Amino acid sequence: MERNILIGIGIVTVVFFAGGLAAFTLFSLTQQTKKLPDFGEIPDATLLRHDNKTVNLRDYKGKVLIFGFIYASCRDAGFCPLLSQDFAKIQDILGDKLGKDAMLISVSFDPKRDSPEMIKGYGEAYGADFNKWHFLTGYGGYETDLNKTLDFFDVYIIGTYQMTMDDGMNMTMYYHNWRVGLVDQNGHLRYKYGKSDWSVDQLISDVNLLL
Ligand SMILES: [Cu+2]
Repeated sequence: MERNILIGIGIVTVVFFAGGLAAFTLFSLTQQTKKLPDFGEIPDATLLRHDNKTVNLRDYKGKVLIFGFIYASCRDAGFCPLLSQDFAKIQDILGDKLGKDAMLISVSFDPKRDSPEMIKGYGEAYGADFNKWHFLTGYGGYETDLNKTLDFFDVYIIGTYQMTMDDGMNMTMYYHNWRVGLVDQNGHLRYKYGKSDWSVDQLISDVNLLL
């Protein structure tokens, strides 16, 4: 009698856990297909890096890539400065996974002003560890490949405006969209975050689907 009760409890327990596991697996699969479509392979585009070396986007294949689009002169607190602060947070959260299994890549869309020295200084200001977080620009003759990259990731400049800086100099600023792109190990773009669906937590959870 007692033995039958124990067997009964055993069966109920197994069914309970198997059901839970099946539900969890189904949930994970639907999350994966729902969240991460395939927007195709990143372009064959060569840009200049913060260390003054050229790099092709496809050279980064094999790692999960988090692309962000910025320009160093941006003073719009809700855009580039915020995105770079968020990248600094991601650098902390992902820690040693970066450099090995994943990379942060900030791409400047201001090739006239953002020289390698400029974006290097910009990276330093945000506490970038250059083994984990790279900065790329179209400066010095790489504008065609930069434009190819911006088209692929749907980065656009809507217009320009003049801003007077502290030193009295007038600077041209851009109205631009917010864009972060998540790229898998095969170099395929799997998600494009705009302003409305961006958060560091969401990005981290999506990165973990790919890692
Ligand atoms: Cu900006």
